Order: sequence, then C-alpha cells, then structure tokens
Amino acid sequence: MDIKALRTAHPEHWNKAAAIRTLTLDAVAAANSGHSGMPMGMADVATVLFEKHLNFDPKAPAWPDRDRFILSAGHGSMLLYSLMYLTGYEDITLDQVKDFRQWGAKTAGHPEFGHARGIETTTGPLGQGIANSVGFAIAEEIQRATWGKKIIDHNTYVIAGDGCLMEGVSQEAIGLAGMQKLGHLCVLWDNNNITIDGTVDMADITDQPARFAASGWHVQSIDGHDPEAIDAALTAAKADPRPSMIACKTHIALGHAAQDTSKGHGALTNADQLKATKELYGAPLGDFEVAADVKAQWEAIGARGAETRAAWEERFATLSGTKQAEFNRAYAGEAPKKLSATIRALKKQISESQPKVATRKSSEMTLEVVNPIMGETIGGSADLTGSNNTKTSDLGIFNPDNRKGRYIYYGVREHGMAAAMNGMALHGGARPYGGTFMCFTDYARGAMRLSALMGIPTTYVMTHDSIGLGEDGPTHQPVEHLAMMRATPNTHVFRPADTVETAESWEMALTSTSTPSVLCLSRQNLPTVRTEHKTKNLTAQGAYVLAEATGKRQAILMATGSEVEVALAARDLLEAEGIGTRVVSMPCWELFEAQDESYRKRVLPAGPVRVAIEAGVRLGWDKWLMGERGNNKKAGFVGMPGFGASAPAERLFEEFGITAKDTADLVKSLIK
Ligand SMILES: Cc1ncc(C[n+]2csc(CCOP(=O)(O)OP(=O)(O)O)c2C)c(N)n1
Ligand SMILES: [Mg+2]
Repeated sequence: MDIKALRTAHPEHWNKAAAIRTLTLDAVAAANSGHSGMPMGMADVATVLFEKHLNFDPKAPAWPDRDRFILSAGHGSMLLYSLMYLTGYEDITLDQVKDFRQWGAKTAGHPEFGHARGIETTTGPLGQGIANSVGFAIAEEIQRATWGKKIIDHNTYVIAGDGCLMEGVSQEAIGLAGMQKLGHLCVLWDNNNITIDGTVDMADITDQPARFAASGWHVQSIDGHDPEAIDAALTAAKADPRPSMIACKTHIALGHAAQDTSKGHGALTNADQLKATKELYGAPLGDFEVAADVKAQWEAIGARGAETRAAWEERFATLSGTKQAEFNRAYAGEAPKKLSATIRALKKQISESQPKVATRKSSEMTLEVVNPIMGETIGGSADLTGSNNTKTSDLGIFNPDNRKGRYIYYGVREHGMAAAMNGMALHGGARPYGGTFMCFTDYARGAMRLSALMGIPTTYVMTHDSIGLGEDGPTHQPVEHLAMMRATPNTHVFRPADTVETAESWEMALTSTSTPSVLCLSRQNLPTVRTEHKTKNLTAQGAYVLAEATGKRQAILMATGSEVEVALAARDLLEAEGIGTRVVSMPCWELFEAQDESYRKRVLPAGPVRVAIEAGVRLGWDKWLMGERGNNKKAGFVGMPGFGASAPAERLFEEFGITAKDTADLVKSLIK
C-alpha cells in the first residue's frame, strides 16, 4: 500500500484514522497481547462511519434511539476502545486504554457488555455479533412500528471479519435478515483475506457478495481505505430497503511490516517496527499520544449527537405520561405490576381444575395470559411452533408486511434464533423468548452461554425434555443437557412439574433482569401436583417440600419435572409400607442454592435416605444426594445411564427403571 498517497489524498481523515491505529499498536504493545491488525485495517471504515453516519451521543450511551455499533470481530476490541476514548465515552478513559487486558479494566481482551457503557454486546466468539445484530434490527423494526418513527428510527451497523462469515451461525443470521428485509441493518465486512492460519482461500473460496445477495441483501464492494467510497456506500446502504452488506477490501495491519500476513492478525509488539509504522503514518511517536487537534476533531464527532439526542428527548416528552412510563418500564426490563396477580390467578384456577397437560402446554397457557399484558415480549420458535407451544393468539406474525407482529418464525436456525434473541434483549424495550427441542440446546449453545455471561434475561423454551418424548428416539432425547446447562454460571434452569410450577417459572423468567432462563418442558401430559393453591411463588425458592412424610421421616425423594409424579407415586408405595417419605420438588437448583442455608437444611435435613429421580444423567445430583458437606452415605439415583431409545414413552420409563417401584425398591435397599 502506498501510505503516503493515502495520507496526502485525505490528510484530515488520515490523521483521525491513524489515531485509532497508533492507540491500538500502543495498547497491544503495553499488554504484550491482543490483536493489532484488524483495527489497523478497519480504521478508515470506522472513522467514516463514526464521523458521517453513526447517530450516537457518548454522554448518553443508553439513549434508546441511538444507532447500534456491533463489533462482531471482537478480537479487534482496540478498534472499539479507541473510538470510545477518542469520541469521549466517559467509561473509556486514556487510563483504561493503557490498562488494556488487565485485571479490573473495562478494556477486556474482547468487548464485554456491562464493562463500559457504550459496549452494545459481548463479542469474541466469532459470528455472534452479526447474529446478535439481526435481533437488534428486529427489535428496532417492531419498536419503530409500535412507537412511530419519532421515537424509534435507527440503524444497526456491524463490523464482521472473514471468521464471522465462515461461522455457520452467520448463515442463519444472513438468511433470516434477508427474508425479513431488515433494511436498517448494515454489515461492513473486513475483507482482508487473512485469518490466523494464513490466507482465507486456504479454507474458503465462498463468493461472499453472491452469498449475501442470494439471501436478499443489497451488496456493494469498495476499497476499505477510500473514505469517499466508504461514505458513498454507507449512504447507499441506508437508502436501500434491504439489509446491506458492504465488502470493504482492506489490508490487515496496514502500513506495518506484517501487513497482509497472518502475523498481522495478532499482537504486533516489536518496538522498532512500531516506531517505523508511526513514522510512516506521520503520527506522533509518543506512547498513546494523539495530537491535540486530532483529539479535538474526534471529540467534535462525539459531540455531534448531543443535539439529535436532545431533539429526541423533546419528542419523547410529547408522549402521554402513561406512554412514557410504559416505554421506560420496558427499557428498564421491569415486568408490569399486573404480572404477579395474573400469574396468581392462573395458579388458583389450575389448582382448582387440576388439568393433566404437558408442561409445554402449561407454558402456552401462561403465555396466553402474559403476552397481552407485556407488550415487550417477542416470541418465536425454530420451526417447532406447534410443538413448543410458543405462539399465543394475540401475537401477530412479524414479517416485512407486519412490523407490529411479535411472533417470529425463525426457521430451522436454533443458534441464529438464540443469538438474535440476545440482540433483542440487548437492544432494550424487548423481552425475547424462543423455543426448540431441548436436545437442540446444543445447537444454540454458543449464544446461550453469552446470554449468561452478559447477564441478559433471554428466555429459552426447551420442550421435549426427556425420554418422555418417546418414539423420536435418542437423537431427540436430551440426557446430558440439564447437567450442561446447570454447569453454566448465571443460568436459571427450570424444570417444572406441572402447570402451577410452569407459571411460577415463567414469573421468575419474566422478572429476571440479569439472568437468562431455560424452561425445560415435557412433551407428555403430567398431572397437577400443586393441588392446593398457594399465593406464594414456591418455585422462587428453587426447591420446596411438596409432600411431607406422615410417619417418621425415613426417606427424602428429590425430583424435577415429569419425575415429580414418579416421586409422589413412590412415596405412596413407601408410606403404605410404613416408611415415612418426603417429596421435594426441585424446579430450579440455582434458585435453591441462592436460599440461605437454614432454608436448604429445612428442605433437605440430614438423616433420612435420599434418592433423586430425574430422566437425565446423574452428573450434578451428588451435591444434593451426598449433602452439601458430602457426608450423607445413604443416597441413590434413579435416572438415565446413557442415551435413550426409540419406543413409546411408558415403555422407556420402564426399561430404564424410572418408575415408582424402582424408586421404592432403591429406597428400601438403602434403608436396610
Ligand atoms: C468461534 C471462534 N472460533 C475461533 C476463534 C479464534 N479466532 C479469533 S480471531 C480468528 C481468525 C479470525 O479471522 P478474521 O475474522 O478474518 O480476522 P482477522 O484475522 O482478519 O482480524 C480466530 C480463528 C474465535 N474467536 N471464535
Ligand atoms: Mg480476515
């Protein structure tokens, strides 16, 4: 690249972009780790985007109508931190930049949501950001239709690399965005033909523009170092009604000895080369030095949005008080006051009528009363609407002809759905839930982990939660998934036993502000076990005594979901033989763990034999079986030894020994 020619063609632009490049080089050198090349390659694109197009106000990072900027290529985090520092985001000071990648710094190795105000999402696992952005754009479409353009009318911009586009989840995102005609979405592809192992064509020869075009996108290809071309492409992207992809031909590590090589991807720390690069740029040579006039120009870019934001505040103030409160409530992630009374009324009715229904149906019954009072819910399913029971009668279908629809046909795209839901939750004013078969949490896992890490209340409706689904067989029967999800920090895994517990689980999910929820729901019908109405949400305690021993308490049976019925039947058998047996329903381990020790001890006192019943693997149960101190020796597990099989459900429960009789026999053998 002829750097001198670039410098002289657009000197002001060049110096602004060079500031991103030198801050990146210095921060990576100071940390002795990180990724220099991507920010150096995309600095021109980012500079034009921030200078001429992005609507943002660093002094109000949570302004609801701001444009969203998603750095999908999260390894290039210094691009984001440089932009935030230069434009004046209060959380990203120069000291934070100097502390790049250090303990306690807001400038983590990859951008992390919640560390600094202005970081829209956590990226680093490639492909997540571009898939999040589809959710951001969907939330924007729905809110624009609902609140009107005066309140919501913004764009979502994404920088994605070769890696993001190679990840499978990107195809799910591109397909969904194209079909949905998300015209306010613009992906800037860092087309540098370099990844870690070498050139992209060693592993991939996909015609990316053709691929996007095939899914209904507006596509442009430009020189990613030409500010005029970048500006024109962004203008054209905004004008086109389709989602836009701009292929930006760039040079990784522009101007450095490692330019255009995979070495340029990582940490460029050689002091001499760093100095030579700065000289070539015509940039100040001092560490973290940005010329005062250049910093001032960047600050002016940051100040540009204040007026637009103030004008928005004025428009917002013209809404009625009720509307403002409703908008603010949804953006705060607060449930409406009516929610708990609504849940209570449903519980009462269920405890009285005692229906025998699958908990996936119970979930639908709950959503039928919740969705009408929570306008921010956005439901959907990955092509299993009729099985997941996620669609309620009041939700219209979201599509290009109906932007007020709140139900999304995600297609067979579990990972894309999960990542899009994260985007909606992050956008604000939206509470997404989506369903698939629980076995396919595996496919959604990358995004589910990020819901937990980011601390956002995405809700997963995972039906067909065990061998209880029967004939579809072991490909569809989850056995290890409960253990995997319970092993994930900051995830509430609910496995309700009946409609009452399902309604209670939903109440917990819908009032959560910082934890995702997974609802594990049965395909098969289950009896109502909560036959006595309690206004209190017992699921909120995670575990509780469902049935007490009548005589001397000799055994405690712990169970979740469909196996609570088995536990109650086993209790009947044992009580008939004079063995006092308590049944503890444990719909959410994580909430039980959060109770104080005295409550946990009251529910699971030391002494009696303990048996757990769950149609999954044992992993994790020992904590409750052995006691929290690990000294309870008389314990056993009734569950799955391995994968399931294809047969009618009843036969499977018998063959795998998950029955009342097997449980009672185990208890008796332990009591001896
Ligand atoms: C899901 C996932 N797999 C692997 C990685 C490790 N990784 C980080 S960057 C990268 C290569 C990315 O190439 P590209 O997106 O072209 O970035 P560039 O080298 O151009 O900066 C890989 C494999 C990751 N962060 N996420
Ligand atoms: Mg690349």
